Amino acid sequence: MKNNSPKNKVSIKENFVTLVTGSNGLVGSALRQLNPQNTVFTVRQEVDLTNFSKSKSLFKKVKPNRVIHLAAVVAGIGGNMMHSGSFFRKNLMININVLESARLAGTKKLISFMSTCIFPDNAPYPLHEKNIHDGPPHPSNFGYAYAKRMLQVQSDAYRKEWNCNYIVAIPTNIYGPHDIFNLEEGHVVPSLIHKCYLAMKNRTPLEVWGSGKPLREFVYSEDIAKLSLWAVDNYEEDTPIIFSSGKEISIRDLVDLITKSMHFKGEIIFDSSKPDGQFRKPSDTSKLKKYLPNFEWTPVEKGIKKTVEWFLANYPNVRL
Ligand code: GFB
Repeated sequence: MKNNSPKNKVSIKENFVTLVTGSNGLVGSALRQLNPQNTVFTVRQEVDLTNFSKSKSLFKKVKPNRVIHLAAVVAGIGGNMMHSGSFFRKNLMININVLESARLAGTKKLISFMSTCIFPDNAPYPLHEKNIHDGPPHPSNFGYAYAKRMLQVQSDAYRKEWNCNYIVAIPTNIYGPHDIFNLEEGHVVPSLIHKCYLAMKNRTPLEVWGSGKPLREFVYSEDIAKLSLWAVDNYEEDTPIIFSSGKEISIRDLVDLITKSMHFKGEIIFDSSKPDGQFRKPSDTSKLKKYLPNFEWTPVEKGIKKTVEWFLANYPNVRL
């Protein structure tokens, strides 16, 4: 592995204060484990970032040189369909407040996160950073996607007027410990782990939404945490960068990995009355590969096993 690989670069520049927003989430929790120097972690319970004056006070107090902005209201396909309006409003407010507070506090570098679900529904494959605004998103995450797209717009506008070095990453489907294991609104990995646990406990079939045919690129939270530390030090482009291994797996194969990790031997039912969402969203990983040709992604088999182990060790004290 080359020396510039994030595997060898988990600490960030000394004498710089880094502020991480949304520290209790998937990537924030993984970042805490990496224990970067001079880093302040903030959570929703401490500071309501939808409130501009609270957000401004936080930045005034911490005076961060750099920010890893992870705070967001997120969910899987179920939550996104149910809360289109509130996800739009809250995410827009959080992002408007955080980027403006950073600017006022003189923050030199800020990385924020979108997601591959924000791409236009009819975008050409593989999904490329340049196409994010070329059409409406898939209807299943309309409000969330439009709010997240504005992160790129705000970052670009701030760069143009105030020369802010604010960059944007686009991870694919992140999973790992500390996720939200809600049965109806969670992302597919945590929801299915929890459902599988209950199916074993209650001796009932495991009900999987949709046909099992859609394909996703799952990325382990710790890998994204390492990449965010790399990017905040090294990525300077005014266009976003996709964070993905580029490896697709079907929901059916994901179910197989989860049930094997949990030793579930019961019946599995695919419920076609539930939404499949986008069929696939393969991403163009060439930009990331150009910078980090040797980045070692956690294989999905290993990541699922670690997530299941974490869930079993922490249940019922998991986020729901
Ligand atoms: O994680 P998920 O909700 O996100 O995965 P998306 C949805 C896929 O998993 C669909 C299937 O094909 C579902 O039919 N699935 C099967 C399930 N069983 C379940 C289940 O129990 N729960 C869930 N949630 N899905 C997301 C956006 O879309 O993409 C997020 O909603 C985020 O905001 C993420 O941006 C990257 O991949 O469809």
